[in-house]
Amino acid sequence: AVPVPARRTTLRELFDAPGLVRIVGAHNPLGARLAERAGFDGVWASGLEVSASQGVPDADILTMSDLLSVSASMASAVRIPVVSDCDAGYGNVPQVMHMVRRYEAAGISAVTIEDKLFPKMNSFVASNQSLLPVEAFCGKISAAAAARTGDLLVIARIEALIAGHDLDEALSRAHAYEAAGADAVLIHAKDRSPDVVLEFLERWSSPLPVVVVPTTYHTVTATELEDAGAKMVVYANHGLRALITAVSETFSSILRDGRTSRFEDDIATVEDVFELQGLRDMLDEERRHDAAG
Ligand code: SPV
Ligand code: MG
Repeated sequence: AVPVPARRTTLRELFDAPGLVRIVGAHNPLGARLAERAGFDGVWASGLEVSASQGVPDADILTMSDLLSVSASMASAVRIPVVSDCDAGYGNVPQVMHMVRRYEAAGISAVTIEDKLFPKMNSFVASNQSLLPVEAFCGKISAAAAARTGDLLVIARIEALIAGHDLDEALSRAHAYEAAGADAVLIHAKDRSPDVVLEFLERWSSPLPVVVVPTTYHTVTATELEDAGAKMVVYANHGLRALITAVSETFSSILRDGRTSRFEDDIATVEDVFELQGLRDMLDEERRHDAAG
């Protein structure tokens, strides 16, 4: 069965321990279980993945409640921490505080909030990447930190490089967000080269953890990021992209061949599906508790 340790590891525990924390994107409990089974430290409830899985753009089309219900279902399926991509926080201070309380109650380990205007647009789209003024975003971060009551971490995501600003602007925002109470900063970038992120890490002198998302600068290794001082790396959307390719090829092949034999040995067995949905645990519990069963 899917191994379920006695209790959830928190992202705070992983941040307090030595080493790089590696998390991977997912958009449902099955994806979260695949992340856990592969050995990732945590799962990223990706806004891009969840919105794509619902067939809508990553542009604050889904509501906070839509995304919360996906994150909550993922958290209930795994013991590794779930780090939820909470976009721009779905509004201003009151909306952020409500959001943090709801995510914390759902067992989420950390939320990231980005310093873009609401409604946000996915960072890899060229348009609609305006930033919120620093002071206004600091208010949202201090509100998020004040709203949590337990171990939930508030990660402030800096979109300055995405919006075309320079490294000085990104660093000055990072320091402001740290002062406002962020537990970590996420520096996002869309260059093909890791240089700007490596320079950010080089110039970041605070012990506050830095999170990186090497989607476009994918040649950089986890070891290089760790050596440069990153504390967490997010592989944000690779499961979704792999799924799109694999499913598309499989579907085409069925229509082309008129049967499924070509790929039967390459796809997961039905037994593996049973395993991932916890069938064995269900049957064990039934045997233990159901006198009629
Ligand atoms: C997401 O996964 O939704 C992210 C990361 O925010 S990215 O799409 O790479 O901006
Ligand atoms: Mg996102």
